[in-house]
Amino acid sequence: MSTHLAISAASLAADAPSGATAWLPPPSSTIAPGVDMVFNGINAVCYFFFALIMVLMVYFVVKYRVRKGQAFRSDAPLHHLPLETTWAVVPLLIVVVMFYVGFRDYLNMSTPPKNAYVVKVTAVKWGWSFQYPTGATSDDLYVPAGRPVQLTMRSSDVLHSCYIPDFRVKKDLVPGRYSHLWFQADQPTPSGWGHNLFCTEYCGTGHSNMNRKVHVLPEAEFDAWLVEQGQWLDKIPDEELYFRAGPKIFARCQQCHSLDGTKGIGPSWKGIWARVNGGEGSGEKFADGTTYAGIIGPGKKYATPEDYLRNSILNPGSELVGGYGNAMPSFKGQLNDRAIDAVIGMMQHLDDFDPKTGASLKEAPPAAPLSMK
Ligand code: HEC
Ligand SMILES: [Cu+2]
Repeated sequence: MSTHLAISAASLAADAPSGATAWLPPPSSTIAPGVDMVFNGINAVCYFFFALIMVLMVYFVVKYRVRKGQAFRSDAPLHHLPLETTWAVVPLLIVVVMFYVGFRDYLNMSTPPKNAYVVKVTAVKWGWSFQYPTGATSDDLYVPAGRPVQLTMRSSDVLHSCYIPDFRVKKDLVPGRYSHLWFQADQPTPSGWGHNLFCTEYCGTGHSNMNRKVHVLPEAEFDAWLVEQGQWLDKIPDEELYFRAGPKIFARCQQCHSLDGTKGIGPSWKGIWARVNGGEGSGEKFADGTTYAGIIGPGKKYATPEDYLRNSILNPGSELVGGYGNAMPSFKGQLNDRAIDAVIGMMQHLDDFDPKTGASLKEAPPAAPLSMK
C-alpha cells in the first residue's frame, strides 16, 4: 500500500493533458500530432474547395442565367484543354500529397518498434483483460511513460475493437487471430484520471461495459506498480481477505452479477450461499432440471458448496443456472485459489458489503488498482 501512496503523491504533479479541440480530444501519443495534421489538412482542403465551388457556382448561375427572349447559345465551347488539364492535375497532386502523408503515418502506426513493451490484451463479452510480462493482470491498462508499448490482442469470442481516442489508435480484435497496436505516451496521467479506452465494435448486450482507462505512469512508478500487482493478494492477512480483496475482484463480475437481487446477464449473488449450502433456494433448478441440493453435498457431484462455486468460476458452462445463458467467461488462469477464496468469502458475508456498489462496509475501499493475480 505504501508504494501506492507514493505513486499517488508523485502523479498529482502531472496535469490532465490539454490541447483538445472541438474536433479532437487532446493528442496524447507520439503519433497523435501526425494523425491530427493529416485530418486537419484534409479538412482544410475540403473547406477551401467547398467554398470555391459554391461561390463560383452561385456566381455563374446568376451571371449566365437565361434572360427573357434570349435563345440558347449554339456555339458554346466543348473543350478547353488548358482548363481541363489544370482541374485534373491540381487535384491529382493534392490527393498524391494526402496519400503520401497518410500512408507514411499509417505505416508508422502499423509497425511496432522492436524495443516496445508488450502487453497482452484479451477481449471477451464484455470486458478487457491486460496481461503484463510479469504475469500480473489488470482491468485498466497501465503503461510506462516515454516508452513504446505494443498491445498484442486477441478475442476469446466475437469481434471487438480497441480504441484509445486520445492516442489516435484503433484496431480490431478478431477471433482466432492476433492483432497488434502500438503507441508511445510521453506524458504521465494524473492519479485518478485516465485516457478512455473502449470497444468500438458492437459486440452484444454488454458492449457499453467495455469502457476502461489507460494510466500512464513514469517508468519507475510503473515498475513499482507491477511489483505490487504481483503481490497484493498475498500481502492481505487471511482473516481480512474476503472484505479487502473481494470488492476488487467483484469489480470484474459486477457487469453481470448484482448483490442486491437485481437480475443481470447472470444471477444475483443475493442469497447465493444459502442456495448452494442446503438453505433457501437449494431446490431451484438448473437448465438441465437438476437442483442445487441434488448435486451439492457429500457423495454428490460437488462434495462441498465451495467446490460448486469454484467450478462455476473456472468452468462456467458445466451447470447453467435456470433462465440464464452460457454467457460467463471462464476465469481459469485469471483468478488463483486465493482470489477464489476471497470471492467465496464475500458470498458468505454479503451483509458486509454495500448491496449497490459492492464496496466493503468493514473498511474504506483500498485505493490499489484491480489485479487478478
Ligand atoms: C459476462 C457476464 C458474466 C461475468 C463477467 C461473470 N459472470 Fe458469473 N455468471 C454469468 C451467467 C450468465 C451465469 C449463469 C449461467 C451459468 O451458470 O454459467 C453466471 C453464474 C455464476 C455463478 C453460479 C451462480 C449460481 O447462482 O449458481 C457463479 C458462482 C459466478 N457466476 C461467479 C462469477 C464470478 C466470481 C465472476 C467474476 C470474477 C463472474 N461470475 C463474472 C455471467 C457472468
Ligand atoms: Cu466488444
